[in-house]
Amino acid sequence: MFNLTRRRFLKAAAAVGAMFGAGAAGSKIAQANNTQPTRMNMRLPWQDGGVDWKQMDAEHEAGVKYFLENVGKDPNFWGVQLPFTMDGDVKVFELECVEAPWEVSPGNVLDAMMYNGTIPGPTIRVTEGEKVRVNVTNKMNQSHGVHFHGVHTPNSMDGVPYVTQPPIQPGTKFTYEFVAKNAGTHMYHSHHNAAEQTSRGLMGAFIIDPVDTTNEPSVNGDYVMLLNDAGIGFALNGRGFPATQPIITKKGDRIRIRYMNEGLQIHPMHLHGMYQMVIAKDGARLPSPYLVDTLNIAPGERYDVLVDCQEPGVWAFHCHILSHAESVHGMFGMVTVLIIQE
Ligand SMILES: [Cu+2]
Repeated sequence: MFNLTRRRFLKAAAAVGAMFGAGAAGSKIAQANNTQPTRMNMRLPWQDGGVDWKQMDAEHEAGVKYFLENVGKDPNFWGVQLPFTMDGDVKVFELECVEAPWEVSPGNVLDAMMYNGTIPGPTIRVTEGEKVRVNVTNKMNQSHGVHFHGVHTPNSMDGVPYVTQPPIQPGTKFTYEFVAKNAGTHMYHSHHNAAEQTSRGLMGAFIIDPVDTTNEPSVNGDYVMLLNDAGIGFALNGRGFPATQPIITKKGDRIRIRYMNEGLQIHPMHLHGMYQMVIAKDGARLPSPYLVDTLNIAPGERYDVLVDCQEPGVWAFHCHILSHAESVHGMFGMVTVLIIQE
């Protein structure tokens, strides 16, 4: 499906920063998106007695056009780091939980729950051994608790209401404090009414860089890809295609992708055209990295992979449970592309 548009993709990739107007394609895809499934309620074409293939093609094309026209327009898509202040030798971070609308895909605005007004919440990134304090203010209409998933904290900082702490009730605050012990790719998310709160957006990356970087791969790009499904629908980093953004690389680049599944379902992430080398699972480096082109990521799991970008082109990159990625109305949900420029 990408052959037809390959030239256009490459042109767009080369001109990142040049702004295109969303125009008519934008409003068409907004209409199409309102009819697209966000959950498993999809009726397949043969169940509806067939489709108008020209209409189907037009809707597929409109989505791809919208994606192209918006390359570079969401500079925060691949994550922003949460700023901190220092209190002595402690890194202090502020998180605020809010309920607010979030546009998952064009025209598809949902009531979401967010840290600091974004999905995912901003990335917390520290170095192994650092002292960390996270002040959480709950401005939502339900109680909350933050679990630092994969991070080895003292038990009292584990973030499970009624097990390790009282719930953070609406209008109140709670402070988490611990030493960042185990380096790796971790997460933070709600652990109170979590099926709703986390999947509606209360989730983010928590990365601990190792002190000893001898074995850290040298890369040209380091990308967090946070997977989600139930609450806000099938989404990569809080957006569903065509509101996702591509990864843009140059031939010869090596990139690192940190997958995190904060949803309620498994998502086998498939990259066309090349292998992904799995170097870490749940933050722990693997003694023997292995190659995959499809990596199944279960809820709660994290995987770090390296991709060597050798073959120029526009490579589809999507969840391979196809009903999470494409419908009769075109691609949606867990779809993006890897662009390798000459
Ligand atoms: Cu999926």
